[in-house]
Formats: sequence, C-alpha cells, structure tokens
Amino acid sequence: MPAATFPAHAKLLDDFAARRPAALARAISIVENRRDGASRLLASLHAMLGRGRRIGITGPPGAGKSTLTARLAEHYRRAGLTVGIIAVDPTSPFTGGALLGDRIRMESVALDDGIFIRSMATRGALGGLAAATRDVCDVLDAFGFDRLLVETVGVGQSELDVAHAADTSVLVIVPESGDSIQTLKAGLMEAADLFVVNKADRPGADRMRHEMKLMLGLRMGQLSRNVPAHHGVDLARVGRRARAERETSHETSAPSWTPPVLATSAERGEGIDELATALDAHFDYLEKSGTLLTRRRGRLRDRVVEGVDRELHDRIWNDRALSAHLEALLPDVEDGRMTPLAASEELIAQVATLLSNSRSTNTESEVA
Ligand SMILES: Nc1nc2c(ncn2[C@@H]2O[C@H](COP(=O)(O)OP(=O)(O)OP(=O)(O)O)[C@@H](O)[C@H]2O)c(=O)[nH]1
Ligand SMILES: [Mg+2]
Repeated sequence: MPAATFPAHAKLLDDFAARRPAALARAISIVENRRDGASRLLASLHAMLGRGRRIGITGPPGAGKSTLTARLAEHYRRAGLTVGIIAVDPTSPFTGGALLGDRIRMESVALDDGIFIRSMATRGALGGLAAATRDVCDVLDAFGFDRLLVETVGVGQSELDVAHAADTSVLVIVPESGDSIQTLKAGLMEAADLFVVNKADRPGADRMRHEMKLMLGLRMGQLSRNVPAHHGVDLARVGRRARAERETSHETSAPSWTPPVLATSAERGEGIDELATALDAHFDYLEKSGTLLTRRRGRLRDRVVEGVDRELHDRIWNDRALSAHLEALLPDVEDGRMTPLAASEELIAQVATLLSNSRSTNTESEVA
C-alpha cells in the first residue's frame, strides 16, 4: 500500500527535500510529539533512510558524554561531514554543558547548518522514549546527516533500548566509575562496541582502563576461541564478544571485532581523533562482516512486530462490542464461575471474527 501523504505535509515534504532547516525542525516536532500524520510523514521518509551512521553514546550522569559528543561533532565538521545530535533526557541541559554552550558557539558552529541538535525528554510510556528517539533519528537520517549521535544518560533499560537502535554503541565511563562498573546492566556491557574512559586527565584513568579491559576479557574471553585477531584500532586483546541475539554467526574468516577501550579527555580535546578512527573502523567492520545488514534488518523486524502489536491492540480494544463482551463476562469471573483465562479465550474467539471483518477499514487511519 503506497503511503498516502497527509495533505498538510505536502509543502513540508517539499521544503524537507530542499533541505530547509525549518522543515527539519517541524518534521521532528511532528514525529516526536506524535502529532496527526506523524506515521505517514515517517512513511514518506522511509525510502530515504540508511545513509547516516547511527552512533549511541551512553554512560553514567556527568561522564562527559555531551562534551565528548561536541568534540566528535567538531571533528566530523572539520572532515566535511554533517552531524545530527539527539540528547535523550539529559540531566544537565545540552546547552548548559560545554557543548554548544560556549565553545561551539564561540567557533560559530551554532550557526552552522551542518549540525542539528535536539534534546528529548523522557516519554511517559514504557519503551516510548526509545521509539521516539528512533523516529527522530529517522528524520535526521532522511534529511541527510552523515553522522547521527545519540546521547543517553544512565545505564538502565531505556539506554539499552537506545543502544540497540544504534549501528555503533559507545559506553563512556570515568576514572571514578570503578564500583559502578560492577553494577552496569549486563546487557549494556555486551551492547557496547567501544568503551571510552573519559576525563583521562584525572588520576586513575589508566587503572580504570586496565580494569575495564580485564573485565571485558573475563566476560567475553570464553567466547573468543577460534576468532582471528582484529587488525583494527584495538591494541589489546580484551576478549571477544558474542551478540548471539543480534547477529548471525560468521565463518572464522569473517572479520571480527574486539571492543577497544579508549581514553579521552573531552574537555581538552584529547583522544578524539582516535575515537573517530575507532568509530570508522567499527563501521568498516560492520559493513565487511555483514553485521550492518543483520543489525539493521533486526531493527526493521522489531518495528514491523511493534506495528502489528500496536495495530492489533488498537483494533481489538477500540471495538465496542468486544469491550461490552468483556464487561459482561466480569461478574462471572468475579463470582468464581469463570476463570480469567477462560474469559480471555472467549474474547479471543470473538477477536478472530472481528479481525476478518475489519480488514482494510483502517487504511485512512494512522498506520505506520
Ligand atoms: N576533567 C574533565 N572534566 C570533563 C571532561 N569532559 C567533561 N568534563 C566535565 O564534566 C562535566 C559533565 O560534562 P557533560 O559533558 O555535561 O557530561 P554528561 O555525561 O553529558 O552529563 P549528563 O548529560 O548530565 O549526564 C562538565 O563540567 C564537563 O566540563 C574531561 O575530559 N575532563
Ligand atoms: Mg549530557
């Protein structure tokens, strides 16, 4: 089914195609706030996706993620690349930190339309933030940004979701992170492709880096057998990682990736070139190993499933007869004459009829 353009968006899409910054900002607002036509707007942009490299930058509060992101953005701008930045639920506002606050504005990059920055607040709904972030990322990608940097604070499930939406995930820690490293959500460690010990100008950075490598080796070492050494940026053998759930296994001749542990001092701008080189090397690995395709396909699969779940849920629970049936069954469930499961089954039997009758009645509504 071709995506019908929301009439009000015809001009917006023209302006967007002409790369007008105002159109970008408007498209993002529509998508982020799930305004009318948001799904169709995204659908119109779908064919333009896939150019931008998505880089997730996550880590504990105050680790210097924004500063690092700003430095990386500067690096990319110097290389002639455009950069879209999304800061998810920052504890300190993006503009308040070193980013774009002073330094970048000083260098008049703020007026540079090769950089776009958006801060996003946490959505109420579970999983909503990750979805909104991904959609805004799509808009930036469609607009043509070469690099998409997504900063998330914290080390919990929503960060994990955001990490999974990136091509490359960077976990930023600081020399003081010591104990908190032990409590990092296990999945976050496995989801990270690169580790950065920032604030390397502070004491303990080398030790932290060493411990990090050691821990990676422990966690991933046993998975490393028969995997050839990576020729890239990593200087140490820190063990191999498996992403069984995200990637297919490759023959031993396929390129492999050892997550490097880098050191940066974002404030001083040290280690940024090395980080950018490591990011390039990782993307190179993703392409050559076929992992980019499997990762992106996995993300698309998730979205299709999500769409089915949402659509089914809406169709079912928007049906008055079904809701009435549910209410009618409740007294029996209350009195113990019927189990909740039996009631569910009775409703499901009705859902089957409902779905076969309601086919194609929804083409005019918001279907992603
Ligand atoms: N010493 C030192 N301080 C740094 C470095 N990088 C950042 N900082 C400082 O650390 C503080 C936090 O930096 P941010 O970049 O805002 O950190 P963040 O991780 O984005 O913070 P949240 O988004 O609030 O979680 C600021 O005062 C920075 O100036 C560094 O390399 N060395
Ligand atoms: Mg920040």
